[in-house]
This record gives sequence, structure tokens and C-alpha cells, in this order.
Amino acid sequence: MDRALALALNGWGRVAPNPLVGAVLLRDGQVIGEAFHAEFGGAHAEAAALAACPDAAGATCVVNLEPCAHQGKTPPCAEALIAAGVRRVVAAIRDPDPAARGGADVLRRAGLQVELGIGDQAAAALNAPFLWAAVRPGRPFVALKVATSLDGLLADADGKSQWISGPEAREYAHWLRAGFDAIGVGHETAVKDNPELTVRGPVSPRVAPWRVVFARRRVEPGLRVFTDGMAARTVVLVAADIRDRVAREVGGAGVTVVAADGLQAGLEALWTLGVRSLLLEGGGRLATAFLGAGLADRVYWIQAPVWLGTGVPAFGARDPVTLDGARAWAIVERRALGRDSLLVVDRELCFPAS
Ligand code: AOF
Ligand code: ZN
Repeated sequence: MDRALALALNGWGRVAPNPLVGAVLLRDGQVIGEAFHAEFGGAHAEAAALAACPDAAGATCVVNLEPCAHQGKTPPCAEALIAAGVRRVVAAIRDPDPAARGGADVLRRAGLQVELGIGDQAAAALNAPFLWAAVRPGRPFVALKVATSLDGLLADADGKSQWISGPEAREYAHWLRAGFDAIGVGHETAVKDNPELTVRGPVSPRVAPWRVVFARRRVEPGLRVFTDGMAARTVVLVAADIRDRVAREVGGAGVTVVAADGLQAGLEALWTLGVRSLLLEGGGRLATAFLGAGLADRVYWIQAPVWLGTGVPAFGARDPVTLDGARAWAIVERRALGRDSLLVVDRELCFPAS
């Protein structure tokens, strides 16, 4: 299953809104075929693994999502596994998609042995936006990305934040962007960094992510995201009473100007635009507001091994929580990025009904 999950990740940036899926075929403990879902609308992982394996009779198929039971853009994987003579299927989680789910039951009815639940935590984390969209529709899955010093500061006392983290972490940040439907910043960061919020890394996303500015009451029409050649992929969220004025200022370049009073309303507006996953890149005030509102579902925390003493904290003060009352977030990933450390935590994992 670890191998299936690792394979699945190769579809990052290319398959959304469909899930990341990897499949491994084994016989007598030996891998005889493996593949991943590589492109939206293309072959599913299971079908691609079967295609890579001349004879799968008697094999076991390990896959991070229940094989589909439907004829969609491609034929049903459950039928393909049966036809190939696969004997056993190990799937991490059920498929929540009402059109596609039920493959496990189809396989069982055909006499295959099916096991569900192995690796379900990692599988749920891997496809969090897909699962959230199916199980809790209405707003995108929201991730915060923060790069701080060891003492949790985003910037030094002079306000300088470029660059706290090293080159590996910056490349990772571009890889990360490729897998999200939208990249967001608050007004302050938009003005201070004037970021492009485009993907310039190892993966070219199938669809360039939306660039979102949570502007509320102040909009600087001269910012790159409003004036560059990609302005048609920019959304600015503003208070309802200034929406028309802002639309006159930046709408001409193709920027989408949306009236949204509050974060929840902003997220719902993004959902309506088709955004199923949002990566927030700053600043501290926006991150703190999302955390305080219970609207941050994941944090990607990159920690550089430096102390800054005084500066801009990544997370501002919020309502106190006692140690006894504090609930632990789920650890999704912990690893080194060059000299920096990456920690990925989810507020809670979302599982499909079993
Ligand atoms: C994928 N890749 O490897 C698997 C999927 O739109 P379709 O016809 O390609 O079907 C998409 C659905 O198929 C998807 O929502 C999920 O429920 C199921 N499994 N999808 O894109 C895959 N195994
Ligand atoms: Zn399928």
C-alpha cells in the first residue's frame, strides 16, 4: 500500500478533481505490474496496472481507492480486474463518488477476496480535497503553508521574510502549488510581497491554479496578480459594499471580483467557481483568522533552523485552550527539506462512509 500511495502521488497537479490513485499487482509477493492515474480523463490506475502486466491471473491488486464500478470516461475497473482473473483486491478506502462507488461489492459478488481499510489514514490524507468535496461539499479544503524560524516567526524584526527557508523548501512550495485549485493570500501579503502566485516548479499543473486575494476593504489595482497576463485567473474577494467600485478598477483585465463578507462566504464563493482545494500562503493575520474560524483543514509548516528572536509571528493569539482540552491534529507527513523541516498536519481526516 505504501508503494500504491507513492505511485499515486505522481498524478499530483494532473488529475484533479479526480483522485490520486496508484495500483500494484502482485503474485507470490512479487510485483508483476504497477501504475498510477496520470492524467484527468485518462486510464485509471488499476486499468493501467493491468495493461502493464501481461498476465494477472491469480494476482493481488493493491490500490489506495476502491476500484470503480462505473462506466465513466473509462470502463469500470472492477470488471477489468475480474476479467483479468485477479483473485484478491486490497483497497485503502471506499470511493465516496456516488457515480463510481461500489466496486468492492461487485468484486465480492464475483468471488474475489476484498480487504478494505489498510492504509486508510494515509489514503484519506492523500486525497483530502477529493474526499471533502464528496463528503462535505460547499467549501474547498483549506491548507495553510507557513515558513518560519524555529521560534515560529514568519519575518525578522525588519519585516524581511525572503527567504527564511532554503532552495529545497522553495522548490517544494512550487510543487505544492501545482496540486491546488487556488493559491490565496491576504491583502497585506499581496501588497508587501506583490507575489505572482504562479507555479514555477517541477510539475506543470493541468489547469493553472486560481490566484485569490482576500482583500476585504483595500485593493491595490497595480499588483501583479491584477495586471499580468494571467489576470483572468485572479479572484479578489471584497466586502459587498465596495464590490462594484473594485470591479471597475480591476475587472477590465479579466479579474473576477466577488462580494464576500467573511471567510466562510469567501470560501463558498470559491466553491461556486469550482475551487475544491485552496492553499493559503500568508500572511500571519489571514492564517490566524482561518485557524480561529475553524476553517483551516491542513497546515504545511516549513521550519528553518534559525532563531529570529523578535519578528512577525506566524500564528497570532487566539482564544485560550487548556492542555486537557487541546485536541491533537493528525500527522500527515514529517520530513527534511534540505536543512529545513516539513510538518504536515490535518485538523481531522475525512473518511467516506464504509
Ligand atoms: C480516477 N482515477 O485511477 C480511479 C478513479 O471521471 P472518470 O470516469 O475517470 O471517473 C472518475 C471516478 O472514478 C473518480 O471520481 C473515482 O470515484 C473513480 N476512481 N478515478 O480518476 C483512478 N481509480
Ligand atoms: Zn476505475
